[in-house]
Amino acid sequence: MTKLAIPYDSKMFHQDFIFGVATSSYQIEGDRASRLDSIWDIFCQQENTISDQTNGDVACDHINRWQEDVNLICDLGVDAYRFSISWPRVMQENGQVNETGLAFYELLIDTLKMQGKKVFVTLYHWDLPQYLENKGGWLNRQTAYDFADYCALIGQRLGNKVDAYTTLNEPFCAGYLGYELGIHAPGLTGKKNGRQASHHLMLAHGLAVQVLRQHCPEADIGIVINIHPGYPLSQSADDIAATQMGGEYLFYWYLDPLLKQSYPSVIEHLNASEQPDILPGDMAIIAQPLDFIGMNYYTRNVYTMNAQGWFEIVPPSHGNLTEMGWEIVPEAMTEMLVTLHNEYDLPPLYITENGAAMPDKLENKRVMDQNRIAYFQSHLLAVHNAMEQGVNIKGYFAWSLLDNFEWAEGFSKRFGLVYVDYATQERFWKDSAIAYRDMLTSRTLSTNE
Ligand code: GCO
Repeated sequence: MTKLAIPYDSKMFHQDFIFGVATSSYQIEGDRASRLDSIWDIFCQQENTISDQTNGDVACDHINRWQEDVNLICDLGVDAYRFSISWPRVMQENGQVNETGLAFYELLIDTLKMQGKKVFVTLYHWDLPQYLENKGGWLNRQTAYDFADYCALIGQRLGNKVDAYTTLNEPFCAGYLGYELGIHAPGLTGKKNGRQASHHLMLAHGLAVQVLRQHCPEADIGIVINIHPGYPLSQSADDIAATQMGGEYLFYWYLDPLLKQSYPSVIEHLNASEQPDILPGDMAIIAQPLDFIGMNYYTRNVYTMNAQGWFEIVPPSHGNLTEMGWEIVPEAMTEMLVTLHNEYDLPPLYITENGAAMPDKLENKRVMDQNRIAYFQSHLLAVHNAMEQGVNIKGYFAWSLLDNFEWAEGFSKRFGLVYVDYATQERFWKDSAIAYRDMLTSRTLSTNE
């Protein structure tokens, strides 16, 4: 049986390596009545979108329980908290700030700073205001400029109080899952839609970096990208080619514009009618210098070539899987980080998300989630191994502080360190939370020696 601990070895992580926890607005906040609708509110109302027919109207009721949640953060002993600002909570349709909404985040940030925590703010974790979707959402180029305007106002107000801003969280999910596969809000489909939405998201990122630099010159500015490293199903030339294609289409589509100022070569496999419209100068706007990139890692993808000569993801049928059906492969995390380091001129990295949904059972106020502890153990080791091979990684955020609304999976999947009883909103420390805290305590002890 796995030990109930995440061993901390001071040689593994340098002294100013940051440990944190992460959440996002729609997944935890609730209190829908106090903000405008987002595309997720409307998506959840449609049939067959969310596996348990739930929504984020209440979620973890964080807007009312934020102080209790800050206490959890403090009791865990983490250095940093990563959360997102809900655009429809802080902005009005006329382009003015919603003062009540912004006051919530100002108080949250001030409280965290008073407790000595570093604050990582995500400006877009997928909850686009519905009034913008009504005008075409991310298919409308204007949305990129609206995003920059919103970021400018937030940047002016929160300024350098925030240690690090990230513009977008996983544009892959917002663009591809939301506008191409239709399994996330707003539920649109088609390659052209997916590619166009993705391009406008990247443009929005570039424009936002420019305004944030003006208003928050001392804060670090970055973006969060996710990658599922790809492996071929067989060693056939076709499967190897499919792996390359899949990686480029799903993930490097978002990384290459940032670091190489271009889309990967898979763009040539698209018909002219499927290619995004790109205006002169867009790629230069997107490729703004970054202080860091946040990497989210959960699992790998296995690819094969289908009869149409396009890539297909082969779902894992056996092996070590999480509740999401995601294969647990920490070595793939190391390999991905080292490959990125070798192939790109990278800014420093943070692991902005890593974690696992497990079949948690609350028994006598306790959740014995050894499986999650093992996941954290092996992935922290994977991060360390990448650092040993020269990758500059400055911190690690566990996903997530709390069980929360897992998008199309509703509340059926639990990723939290802390268990949430949704009927009462009571929070319970899982064994993994205790293990994470104990690791952080032993770190403090070892640095004081
Ligand atoms: C993501 C998001 C999170 C998810 C988490 C688990 O990476 O998809 O940032 O909002 O909840 O990743 O799927």
